[in-house]
Amino acid sequence: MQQEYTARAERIMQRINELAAISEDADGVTRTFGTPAFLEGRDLVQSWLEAAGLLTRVDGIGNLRARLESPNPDAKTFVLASHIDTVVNAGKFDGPLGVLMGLDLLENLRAQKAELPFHIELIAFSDEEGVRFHTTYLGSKVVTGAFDHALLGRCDEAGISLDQALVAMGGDASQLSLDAIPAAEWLGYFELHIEQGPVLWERHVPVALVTAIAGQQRVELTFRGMAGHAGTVPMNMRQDALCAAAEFVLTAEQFAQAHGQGLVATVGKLAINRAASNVIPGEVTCSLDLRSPDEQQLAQAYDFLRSHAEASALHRNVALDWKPVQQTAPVVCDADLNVLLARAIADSGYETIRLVSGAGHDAVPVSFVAPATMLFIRCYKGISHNPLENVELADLAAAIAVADRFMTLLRTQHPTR
Ligand code: HGY
Ligand code: MN
Ligand code: MN
Repeated sequence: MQQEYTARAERIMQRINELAAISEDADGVTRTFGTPAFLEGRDLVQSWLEAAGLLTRVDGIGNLRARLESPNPDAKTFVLASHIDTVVNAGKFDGPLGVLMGLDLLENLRAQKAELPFHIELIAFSDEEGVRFHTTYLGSKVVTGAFDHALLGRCDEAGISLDQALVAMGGDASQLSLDAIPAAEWLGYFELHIEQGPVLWERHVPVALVTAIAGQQRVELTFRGMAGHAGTVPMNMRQDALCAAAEFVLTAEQFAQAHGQGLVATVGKLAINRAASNVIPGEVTCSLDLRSPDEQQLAQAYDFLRSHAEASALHRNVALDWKPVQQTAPVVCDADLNVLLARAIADSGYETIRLVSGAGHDAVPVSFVAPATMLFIRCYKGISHNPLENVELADLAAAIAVADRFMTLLRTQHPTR
């Protein structure tokens, strides 16, 4: 059996590497929503799905979808999925690994001619990271019927709206509501994903099941002071937008460090508008990414940072525009699916580690309409959103063994109505 799992792992790894060679950038992996590199990568994945004998389609938001039908036309649908878009200068595994492991599971079920009491839909979501339009889960929100059509007017940094981007990539905003899987048809959801954290690396265990996914608040801040001559404006007369932003960045870091227990705060983007070395910055924009598995702690941190930023901007005679971009509550994974997953992990001979995910995943919007769970796979030192992201072949083989057992338990032990 181990040999079989290693062979399947090798094929997945080969596909991971082939897909990773498609990128917007010469170095690193970047395939953001709707770009030519994204479309080329999706075409490659679609060719693998079709070579596996699966019927595929691309939906209105650009998700790639394939189904393995049960002989029972009234059966519910179980979804295997992850995302094929990436962050900028990403690793190879965040997203594509879950899609390609899902494909492997389907190929194996087809090869076994396994009796399917439910339909299985494999989905490669088109925009989980939200890099281009600064709002995540566009693909999975369409499939779960939670897409906000007001987002169609949101523009990227080039001023192209989501609606225009969809037209350019062959998408179709008018059919998005038809692309949802009705809530009554969902049996459940399973996503395989790298841990993107250090626990499995530290504990020397290849897999873990996910019990919950942290909530997120994403904000865009704009500090507007007064541009001025670096040589002539006295320090006590300045309205320096960058100093106001810098104070905010350090306050966010210090607050999260002081309040710990899962609260994290990150300013990942900061831009000085019309920057010059001899000009006092007049306008600065930056992002805030705030997360916690505890909804109350998240809300308190959000309120503190917002009021602190407003007070400090006022003190500096700088105007602050605080624009909420995304708000997602913490979610819990399905207890029944996790019983099966824990059993699959134990039957495969591994310690059952239970983790809360600090990273967001498409399982978040899905968990509002269907039982959802995830299997984490160990990655090198927990590094992710970084070209150093890596997964060992043996850990991939271990995860396939666990996922195979999980799918067998699902088919034979789990209520399918
Ligand atoms: O940001 C995240 O948590 C995920 O990578 N979208
Ligand atoms: Mn991901
Ligand atoms: Mn990611």
